[in-house]
Formats: sequence, structure tokens, C-alpha cells
Amino acid sequence: MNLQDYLRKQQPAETVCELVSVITGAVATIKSEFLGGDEKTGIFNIYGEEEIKIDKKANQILIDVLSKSGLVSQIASEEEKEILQCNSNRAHFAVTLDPLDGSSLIPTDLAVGTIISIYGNGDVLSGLGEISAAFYILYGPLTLIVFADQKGVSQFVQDKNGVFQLVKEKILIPDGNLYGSGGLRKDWLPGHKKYIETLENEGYKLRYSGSGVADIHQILTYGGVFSYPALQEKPQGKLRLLIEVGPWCYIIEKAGGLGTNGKTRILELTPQKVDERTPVYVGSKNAVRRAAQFLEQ
Ligand code: P6P
Repeated sequence: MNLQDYLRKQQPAETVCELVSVITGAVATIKSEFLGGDEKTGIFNIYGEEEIKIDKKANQILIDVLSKSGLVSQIASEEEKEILQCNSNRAHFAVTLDPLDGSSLIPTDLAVGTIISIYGNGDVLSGLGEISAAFYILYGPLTLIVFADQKGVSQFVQDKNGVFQLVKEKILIPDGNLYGSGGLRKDWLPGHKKYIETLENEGYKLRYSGSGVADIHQILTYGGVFSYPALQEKPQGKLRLLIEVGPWCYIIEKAGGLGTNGKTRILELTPQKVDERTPVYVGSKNAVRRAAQFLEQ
């Protein structure tokens, strides 16, 4: 079964299926821009990171198709300073997007991803508990989509004709023993450092590529925990609550896992602005729950 047929079966609202198709229909165009996409632009985004050509290109491709669809009233993109208001006459979804998360790894040919969350209520700042669906596209040896909604998590792989075919559904995250942590070890706070050392002593294996979508997908597949903690000089860590962490935690929790900021469930939070950052612990329930004990110390 392909993605469109699956969604038609899953989603009563035809427009959700159409919205996802609008985005996945842009995958070939985005991939065609990878070659030469790593050239620097000399422009720095709101996070102080220098943008590369493919960041802007992927962002423009997705904003164009979304704004023309008539299905979207708001777009919050990692590449845009403000929330974009769009004319929508057929539906009024709000969409968050990270057009190409991990794009700085393109020169190394590691997997990168697009992150999407959908708000049926048309308001990206209404709270992460209002997410109606979320998915990521992972551009690796395969091009795959992991899609989550109220009914669970499913995985699709692009076939030789460019069609996304269902390969797994009702995915549940295993316990597993992988861990990844961002930030320099010297900048970790004592509680986080103790937590990670405890996992390592229990035989957890380090898996961290610097490309969040790839790292999250590995945790979803094999189990364990991905974290980007509060740091000495950055108490909110690095990752974006609305654009990256919210969708990741939505997907992982629909697969039976858990996502927190170390203390509070991420999906209970309401971002106050597009570029709000948060520490994150996301993955298998048990491993994530244990973090809180160390962080309270
Ligand atoms: P660091 C990519 O820039 C990103 O936003 C996530 O995809 C990834 O998990 C993290 O930052 C990597 O950050 O500090 O390890 O380069």
C-alpha cells in the first residue's frame, strides 16, 4: 500500500492526506538540489548558524507548495524569523517545518531530514499537545518517511518509481541500549554527566551523528535515548522546541516512548516563540524516565 492510500484509509479528513502529499511531492525536487547544495551563503539564521544553499532552497520549495495548496493558514519554518500567514480557502492547517535538519552534514554524505508537524487547529503556538500529526523524511541510503497520528506510527520507503510504500505500521519503540547526547562533555551539568556514565556502565552504546532525524530514527528502530541536554552556558540547550523536539517527541510517544526536557513531558509544553529552545531526553520510556532522577541531584 502506498502512503496516499494508507492515509485515505487512516485519516477521515481527505485534506490531511492531500497536505501530506503536497509535502512528499516536493521530495524529488529537494533531493535534486543536494548536489552543490553545501555551498555557504554567508547568511546566518536566527540561531547564529551560517546557512548553506540547500537550506534556503529546501525552505523555498516547501513554502511554495504549501502556500499554493490553499490548505495551510500558518507556516513556522526554522529558516524564517516570523510565522508566515498564508491564504487558505480549502483547509486551515498550521504547519511547522525544518526543511533540512542536519544540512551541515551534506558535505559528509550522512543522512539528513525534513521535520514536519501539523496543527489541525491552525495555530502553531497553541501548545505541543495540539499537534494532530507529525512526520519526518529521512534522506539516507533509502528515502523514507515515518508518519505519526492518533492511530500510531508507520514507515514508508520510496520505491524505484518515487512512490512511498508502506513497510511497517503500528511501530513500537523497543527498550534497546543506544544513547546519543549533544553538547561537549566538559559543558554537561553534573546530573547529566552522571546519567550518561551510568548508561555507559550498563553497556549502552554511543550512537550520535549530529543529524537529529537520523539519530531519532535509530532510537525509534533499536531503542534507547537521544538527548541534547542543558549545558553550563546554555541552560536551554540547543534544539528548537517547536520545530524539532515537539515533532520528534510526538512521533516517539505515539510509538510508546517518552519525551521530556529532563523533568516535564515535552508535549505538555506550549512554546512562546518559534525559536524557543529546550533540553530534550527522548526515546524508550524507562531510559528517559531515569534521567529525571539524576537531574534532580
Ligand atoms: P551539534 C542539527 O544542526 C541539529 O539541529 C540536530 O539535527 C542535531 O541533533 C543537533 O543540531 C546537532 O548539534 O551541537 O552536535 O552539532
